[in-house]
Amino acid sequence: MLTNEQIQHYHDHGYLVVEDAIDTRELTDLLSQIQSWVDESKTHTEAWGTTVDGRARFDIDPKDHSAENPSLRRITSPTEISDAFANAALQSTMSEMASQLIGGKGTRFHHSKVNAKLPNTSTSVKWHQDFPFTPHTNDDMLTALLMIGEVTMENGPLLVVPESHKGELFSHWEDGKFVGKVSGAIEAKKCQEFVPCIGKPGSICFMHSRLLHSSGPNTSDLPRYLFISVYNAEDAQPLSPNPLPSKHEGVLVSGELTGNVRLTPNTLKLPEVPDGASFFTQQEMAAMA
Ligand SMILES: O=C(O)CCC(=O)C(=O)O
Repeated sequence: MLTNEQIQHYHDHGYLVVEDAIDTRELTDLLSQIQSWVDESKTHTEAWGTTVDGRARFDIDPKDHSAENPSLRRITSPTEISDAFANAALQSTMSEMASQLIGGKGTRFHHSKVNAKLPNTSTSVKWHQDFPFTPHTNDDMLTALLMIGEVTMENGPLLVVPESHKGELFSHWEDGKFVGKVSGAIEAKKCQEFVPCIGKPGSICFMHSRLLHSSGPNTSDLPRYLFISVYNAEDAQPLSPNPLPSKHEGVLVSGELTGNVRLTPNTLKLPEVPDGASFFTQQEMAAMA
């Protein structure tokens, strides 16, 4: 469990990296499951599989992907197709720590995904906050990123702007479209002083839903695999459809159901749900526009 100092660090800076948060056996199961999906991706030339809303479960980066150099970048809702992932998200040290950081009477699971960056692939994530993708009546929400393999400076680590969770919510819209990233002006002004979240396998980075973050390409021979789960306070009710719905949406991972709705003031435009397999498509459409 987390110490008071760790909890304070999260509240002060908007993020926290915890080492050795999951045991080696669980990690090995998660890794071998991912490796089997990477092998499967070699037989596909476009996104495949289906999730509950009919969109693809497995997303590849069309710029890079081939059987020799696969670029599987996203597995949506792995909790639905793998017990190892379901346990890691719903009844684990990760869900307990997330509950401690969120505080309050109870914590719910919102959605999950694996973001993969295979060796020497260009997949990157532009600067954004998570809350504008998943607005709720209050922002006691966080994203937990479990490092299934080592995350280094070279394999495309998450980059976060400490304390940005205390600032405003920025627009993720451009020319009447939800583009899932902040503008170039905000990036230049607010995203220059960032820290990388690196760590050995089994580390978890927790970040507040308002924190500005991004990540660059993998320029190394080491794959980067993150299992990303989002949690919210039990009394935070969603204001827009879940971008990655699953049968586990809303499951209580700790505490009790109060039936309350807690509201805190925030102003934002509600997001559009992506048509493609993931938000990479939304950010790429913006880059092409
Ligand atoms: O996979 C990454 O590097 C970034 C993940 C991310 O931006 C998110 O989960 O919101």
